[in-house]
Amino acid sequence: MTLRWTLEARDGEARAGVLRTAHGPVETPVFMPVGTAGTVKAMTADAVRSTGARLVLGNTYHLMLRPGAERVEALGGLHRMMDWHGPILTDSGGYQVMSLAALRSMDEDGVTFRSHIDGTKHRLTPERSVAIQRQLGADVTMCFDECTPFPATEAEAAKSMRLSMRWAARCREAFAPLDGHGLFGIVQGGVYPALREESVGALTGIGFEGYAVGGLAVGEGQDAMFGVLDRTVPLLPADKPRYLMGVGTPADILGAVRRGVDMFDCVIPTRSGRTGRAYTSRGVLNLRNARHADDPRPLDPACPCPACARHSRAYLHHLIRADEMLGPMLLTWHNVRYYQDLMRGLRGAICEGSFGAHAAALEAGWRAGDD
Ligand code: PRF
Ligand code: ZN
Repeated sequence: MTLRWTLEARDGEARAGVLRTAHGPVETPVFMPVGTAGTVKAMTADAVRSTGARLVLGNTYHLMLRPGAERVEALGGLHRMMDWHGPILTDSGGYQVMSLAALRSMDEDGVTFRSHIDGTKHRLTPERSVAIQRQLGADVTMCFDECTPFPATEAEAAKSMRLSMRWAARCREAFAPLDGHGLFGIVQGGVYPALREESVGALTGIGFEGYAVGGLAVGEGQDAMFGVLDRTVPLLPADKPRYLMGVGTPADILGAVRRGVDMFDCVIPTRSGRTGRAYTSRGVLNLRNARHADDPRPLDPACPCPACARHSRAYLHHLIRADEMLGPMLLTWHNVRYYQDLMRGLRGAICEGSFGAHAAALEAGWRAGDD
């Protein structure tokens, strides 16, 4: 049996469901911590699991360059290498090639590029991306696509989207069915509703185990992003999971869940943890700020993570200011935990039919701020 998603409850457009993978079930809506290079930066796999996370993201682009897909496969796959025994979704490399690689050249067949690490030359095609994701051991494989830059004219967005749709058909052909594993298509089309509609039509014509919305959170702003979701998500098959790639802040995620999105990934909780920022029920705190230097209170008294349960804001401030490794470790742990608790709360509210009230309470807390 291939990868299956089942709907458990709906509240408006918001959905609660379960994704059943070869490495266990995942309740949705779900947030995937980003484990780009075979690690959720600054956390052990056990710590990641303890936050409630059940699905993590890995990157084809980074892992093919270092340590190399063959080496990961020889080490028993990404699950064994990372000691993460839950499900893994891998991104296809298309987006990372465009944002990180040097000297890219794209043609109908794929992309040739130079590594941002050592300048060596590499090539990715739809077939090669799917093969690498299988070598890594991905439970969820993503189609190889081009993330259309923003801004783009409608003609540019159309050309880019149609190439991604031809690549999506080749990914489907190249993907060998395997129990509990699946392939997701990626909708492109920029901010143009007619192109998004055409892209959904192309992908549903091919048929995938899930559908991602790509090409958003690239500078268009939250209003435009929500506008695209309003016009795109209702066109997607109701019985398949929907994944908004690379999103976002807690408010972005809340708005997208409200519009019927089930899956998310983003570097925000991990990256901002490393730079001293903490996401809380009272908004974002910058622990670098001098106002925390003498504050004996916990970051968030309601949070059970080690940063909150065992330490003061003053200590976290000291660790960040002193460039101690424990500072990023604790704040990453807290942020990943906050995102997991956020998703669990959203799911619970959908199941109870109280999504609207729950969302309003969350937004009021973020707005109220700290102190
Ligand atoms: N395509 C892929 N990965 C992505 C994106 C995309 O469009 C985005 C867009 N925000 C993030 N990650 N393959
Ligand atoms: Zn905490």
